[in-house]
Amino acid sequence: MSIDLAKNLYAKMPDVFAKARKKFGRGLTLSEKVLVSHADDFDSQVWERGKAMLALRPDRVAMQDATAQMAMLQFMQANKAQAAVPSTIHCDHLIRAEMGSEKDLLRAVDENAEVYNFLASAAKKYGIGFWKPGAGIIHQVVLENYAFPGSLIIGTDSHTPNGGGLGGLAIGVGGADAGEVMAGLPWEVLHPKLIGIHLTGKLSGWASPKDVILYLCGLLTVKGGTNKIVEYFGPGADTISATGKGTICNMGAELGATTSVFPFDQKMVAYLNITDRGDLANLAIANKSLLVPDPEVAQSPEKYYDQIVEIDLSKLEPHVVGPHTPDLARPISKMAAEAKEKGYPVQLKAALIGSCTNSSYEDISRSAHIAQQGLKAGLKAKASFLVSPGSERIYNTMKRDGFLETFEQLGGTVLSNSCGPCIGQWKRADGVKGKADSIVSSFNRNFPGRNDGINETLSFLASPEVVTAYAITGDLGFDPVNQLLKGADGKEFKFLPPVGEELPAKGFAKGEEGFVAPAASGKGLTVEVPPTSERLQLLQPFPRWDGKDFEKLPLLIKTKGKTTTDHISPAGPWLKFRGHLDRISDNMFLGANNAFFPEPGKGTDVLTGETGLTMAQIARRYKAKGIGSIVVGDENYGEGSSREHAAMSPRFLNVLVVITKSFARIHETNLKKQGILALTFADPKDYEKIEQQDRISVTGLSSLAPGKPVQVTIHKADGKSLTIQANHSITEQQIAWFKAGSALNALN
Ligand code: MIC
Ligand code: SF4
Repeated sequence: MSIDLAKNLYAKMPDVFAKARKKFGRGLTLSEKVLVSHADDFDSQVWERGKAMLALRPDRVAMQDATAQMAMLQFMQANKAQAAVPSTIHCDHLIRAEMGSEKDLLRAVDENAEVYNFLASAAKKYGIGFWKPGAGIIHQVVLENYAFPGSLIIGTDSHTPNGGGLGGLAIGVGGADAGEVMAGLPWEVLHPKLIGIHLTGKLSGWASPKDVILYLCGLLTVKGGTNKIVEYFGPGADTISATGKGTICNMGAELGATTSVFPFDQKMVAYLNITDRGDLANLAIANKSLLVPDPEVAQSPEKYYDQIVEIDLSKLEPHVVGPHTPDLARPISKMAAEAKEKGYPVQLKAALIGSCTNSSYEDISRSAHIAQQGLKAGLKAKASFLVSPGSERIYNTMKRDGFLETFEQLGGTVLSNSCGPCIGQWKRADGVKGKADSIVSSFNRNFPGRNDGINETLSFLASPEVVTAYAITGDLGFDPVNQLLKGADGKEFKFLPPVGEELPAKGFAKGEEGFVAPAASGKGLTVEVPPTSERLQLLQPFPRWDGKDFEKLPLLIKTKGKTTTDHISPAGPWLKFRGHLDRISDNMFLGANNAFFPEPGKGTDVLTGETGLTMAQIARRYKAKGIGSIVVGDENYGEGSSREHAAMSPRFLNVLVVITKSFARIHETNLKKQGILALTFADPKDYEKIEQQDRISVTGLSSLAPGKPVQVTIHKADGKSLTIQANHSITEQQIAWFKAGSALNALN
């Protein structure tokens, strides 16, 4: 990375901070420092938390292969010669985990050739860095190479906030946002509120950075962070390694937070130095006061943060969360009793460590320490034990320092440096559909079907060291931290608390870094999209709004309970169609619970009465008849990933309106970008009034205005009707997107 980016940013910070202090009449938090220094125009910007839309200029864009396809297809529609900001593509999501690192990678290169060629050729042409398959998982590679204190990075992946471990704001977005920023437009986001997490004490024993965020997930829930930045501060923050901070920020996505961030400190200096960025470390040291909150913030944090949480790290116990949601948390000492009480299957079928969230040197060395203790007692992993390293550096360093061998001796398999089982690209040998089994991982998501494609699987999350201990005992009904277990000789022993190194004493070992620089000029270069491809399809603009109100739309689905983007647009086997909107749309709502059908993903064609059809089948029928439809959703609708397919497929299949009790941030924006009307019930109880046979009208659309509720009329099957109100957060600019049919149409 060029250090000039940081130099220029730091050079302009003092002036804009002075203006901001004057305007706000107080000192600045770290989040505010990053926001104001990236404002498109500080003076004309309205700064009102929770209300104003911010127009920001990110320093860079990162994309991963599964979302980059749509991001690039959309960017290409803007007809620009080059990406306007430094950008990279990372090939990590499409590698299936089955046979171990080498074979899996070879197969991926073969079976994804079309997609990789498309991405590589587009990257080359448009001035975008390309990280080849096997180079590593986007967030780990960004942390090792691109994130820096004070930076603003956007990434087409919800766990982009991992970069907060190096003191910048790194934010997950949909591909349309990335495409627009690469096309030279500012990036818009609702001015987030701030949650301050005051850290005191120091982690010790089994407690790890992961436990900070698992604990917070339980406390704040999956929607507690929506449209908020989580800013950590206090003396405890300085005691956590930069990679540990990365873990905490990464999984802030599970709170629904816009992002999370830690102030610049010595741990970041150490990480920058060991990742060959000593010059950047020195520059940041020289500018330290710009990269931490103003001193008065720590003195009276309640004046600066909208909400404050206190955590004494010295008292934190290791936690386990799950199944099915990351906010079902408890200390590990309570897990066994709860498993018994709730009837969770206690035999652990698989234990998985690593991923973008938890494969730092610290994580791996602490886990290896637990594995060594197991081996010493003559034990092997009882559960299938899989390791997903985050990057080439991590993998090679693990190998050099003997950790790989330790894990393999324990019976583990080291997979390629990619997402693999974390995104359902895992062929779980012993999994049986319809059967509830338990698995545990150090990943960040545990929605039904997420890892092995089996909805019944109960997936729990914990720190990598705890997961390694569980791998050895293979038993959720047993507390590996506090209880005695039996060695091969029958003698009882207790695991000693894990000990590891934050950073490798010998530095990182490097393998093939896997970076391909773009061409100096893209002129004359072509982007490879085979016309007959099953996996890639150039986009056709969505139709413009015809100026008419939406009258008597049939209800496509009323989702019940948790509706994450994994429910709306499942990954796993569908990942391969991420570049082909028509093909992938067949997966629409396959994981969602329909209030009017007993089986997920299915429902009734209310025009013909035929039932048991998939949502895509029903929507395609309506579309063929020229009819649009409406989707009704529950709380925190669209929680989870950034995949805009969860918005594009409904749009492609003629869903015109989505009305919910509440939305998750990235998905709400994705819907608006694609031209879908995203509404929320003014009275959440109105959700109950929607029935399968209703026809729903949304009227007054020609006078759609920011802050003005919209009228929704529910026409009942018996001829009666009732009118309710719906709210929205649509801005002037977003009204233009709606009218144009999509944000992209509005651009052209
Ligand atoms: C995820 O963790 O859910 C993913 C897969 O990385 C997604 C992106 C995607 O669906 O491609 C995310 O987090 O945004
Ligand atoms: Fe990949 Fe999982 Fe990280 Fe998403 S959360 S980027 S799927 S490793």
